[in-house]
Amino acid sequence: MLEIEKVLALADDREIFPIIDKVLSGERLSFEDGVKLFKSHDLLTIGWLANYVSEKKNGKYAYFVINRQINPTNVCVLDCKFCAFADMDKNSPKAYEMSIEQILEKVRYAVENEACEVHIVGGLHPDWKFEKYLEIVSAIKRNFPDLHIKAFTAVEIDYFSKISGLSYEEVLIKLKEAGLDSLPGGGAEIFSPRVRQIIAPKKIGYKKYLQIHKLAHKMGLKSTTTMLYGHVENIEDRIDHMIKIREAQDETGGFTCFIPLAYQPENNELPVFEDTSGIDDLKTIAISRLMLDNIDHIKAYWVMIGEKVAQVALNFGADDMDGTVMEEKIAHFAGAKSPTQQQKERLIRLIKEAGKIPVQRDTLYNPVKIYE
Ligand code: V47
Repeated sequence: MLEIEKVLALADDREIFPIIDKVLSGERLSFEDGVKLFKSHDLLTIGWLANYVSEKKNGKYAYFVINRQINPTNVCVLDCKFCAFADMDKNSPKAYEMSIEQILEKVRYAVENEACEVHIVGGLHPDWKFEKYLEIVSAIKRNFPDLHIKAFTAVEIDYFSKISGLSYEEVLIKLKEAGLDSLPGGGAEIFSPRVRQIIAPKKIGYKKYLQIHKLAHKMGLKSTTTMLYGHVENIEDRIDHMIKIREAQDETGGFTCFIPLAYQPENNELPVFEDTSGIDDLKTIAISRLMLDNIDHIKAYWVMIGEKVAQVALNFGADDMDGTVMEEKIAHFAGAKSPTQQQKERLIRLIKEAGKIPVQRDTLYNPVKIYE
């Protein structure tokens, strides 16, 4: 049976038939197609299509990484309404600052436990100089030269430029010299200026976010990219966000992965008190896979959607589960119900039970070990 006959036999929403045709013939989806997919209730067909695209790109492989997250401080000059992690007041009981020694201790534990990546992001501290952030990177590199340092979102790069008086390029050159290997994708939130004004009024806009990522790509640094969904945005905002990322990727090809981040509703200032539903999580992952035809990997971030939905998502367009994480703070301050870390064995089991082949990877998706 031809693929098209198979999927048409399964599909029950006639509205998306032309989109099925487009996906199977490898044609790029438009803004209108993306919106139509979000409006459709035919989740199984959308998921089938996304899995079809995913397996064309990555076969039956589903990836995970042994990594550790480190958040050196939660003191932050921004005041993002969705954020329960950061604290504006450095004297508040919740505020913390790690010393270089404390950071190195966490990295040492990670390396002893097989980690090949540290993922470092944190608040924009009002008193820390750019040199402090450089020292974090160079101290880690000096002590653990083989470890991949994925650190500092575009929002932090912009802040470093402001506090140091250096250009974005100069900031990135210095970080690279100190040992930075790639950039994480946080800070993208939702690109729509209307929504950003509500949820993150002091944060850089999408133009600077994409400018910094594209510059990093041109300087030889890969990065990931994200979308925070499930708060006050609408589906048009989500599709617009994906298309802007797709256009940037057409220019540079430097994004390794797209990560939809499900909004966690507790302990923050947004008057949105419900978390996302399983259907919305799966649909968002599947539609990301279908819209972002030029990004190789879609991550089902188990921390924010939970292990069970993340596992199912491996059949709805996702091919990556992030990793062991070891110490998660940002989502858990906001009420995430998932564990704060994962054992490698559990990730392998979740992937195998989804009918995929687990691949332990490095940050840039080179296989470390395949669990056939
Ligand atoms: O930028 C903050 C988000 C991001 C909440 O690059 C929230 O591989 C949900 O970007 N509900 C940081 N999300 C985490 C992040 C990330 C995670 C895993 C892998 C990668 C990667 C990146 O978390 C922030 C913001 O968008 N966030 N508060 C919240 N209440």
